[in-house]
Amino acid sequence: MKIIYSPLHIAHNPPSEIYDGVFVPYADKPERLEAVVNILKQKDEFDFSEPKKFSLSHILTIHQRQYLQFVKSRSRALRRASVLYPSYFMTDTYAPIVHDTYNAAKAAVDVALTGAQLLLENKSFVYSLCRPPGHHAEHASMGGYCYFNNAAIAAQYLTAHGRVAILDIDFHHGNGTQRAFYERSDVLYISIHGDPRSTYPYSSGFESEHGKGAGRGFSVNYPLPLGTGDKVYAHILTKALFEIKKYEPVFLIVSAGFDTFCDDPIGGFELSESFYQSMGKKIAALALPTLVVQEGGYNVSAIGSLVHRFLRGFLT
Ligand code: Q9C
Ligand code: ZN
Repeated sequence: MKIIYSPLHIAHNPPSEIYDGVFVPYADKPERLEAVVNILKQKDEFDFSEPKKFSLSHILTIHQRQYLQFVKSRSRALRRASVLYPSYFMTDTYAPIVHDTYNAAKAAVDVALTGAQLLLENKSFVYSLCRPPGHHAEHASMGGYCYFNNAAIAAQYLTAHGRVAILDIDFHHGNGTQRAFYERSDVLYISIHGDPRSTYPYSSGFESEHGKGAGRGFSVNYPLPLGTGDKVYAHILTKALFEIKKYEPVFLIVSAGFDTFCDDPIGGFELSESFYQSMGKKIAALALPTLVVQEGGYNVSAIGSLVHRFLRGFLT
């Protein structure tokens, strides 16, 4: 099984985020991804590659040019110990810029695009270990630990070759991804997430959001209450997979967050460790060329095992 990974994410390491007006330790730590890499490298079935470098034109299919330039120039201009919270291009206080933010965010896009390109070369399954994550990043804004929308950029790249379904199973609604394709029918966006009335990003992910114009019916949201466990989640996942099947996509992108785990420090669901394997298995049963893009998951001591179980579901 192909795994795409770049060590450039490690230097993107903001010391803190602002939560409820106070600085708290940053949840998207480099150790998250390193924990995943350490577990997968111990097994023979995973074949690691570094990403190829893609041109910035791919980022510009989803993001505004001034926004891209801003992330790039402001990252580089910062001294190493500095942290920037600009008063624009930022929807919340959970995605500060540090010196290496641009390099890491650009590498994460390359990780996703390299995976997408492998699908075009007839690979049936690729796991793109992206960090920083992407699904909260919008046309001209960063937020929720996200800068560039890795999954949306990869989806857009694949649309030249057929319809794409995106299944977003991060605990949080992927506002950026939904927004990017909200008025289009060539990309189906389906998300299962914590009810936005009580959960970040608060302003999107409601059941009433179906898409607009040509995109009507091509955004599907399943908000679930805090405390949702394996049984209810499995039932909703089956519904979501049925919708994907009906859509008959050529490619599937999974925005995979592991912050749905019962012991996640941020998420509010109660999924058990063993559930992740059945999740992988159910998704694999669609038998579509599939790119999995890493999003959230903040329990550093659990995430390696969660990802490994999820991938085992695809292998069996
Ligand atoms: N300190 C992703 O999972 N809320 N982003 C943080 C706790 C922001 C999550 C509050 C959550 C953003 C990709
Ligand atoms: Zn999340």
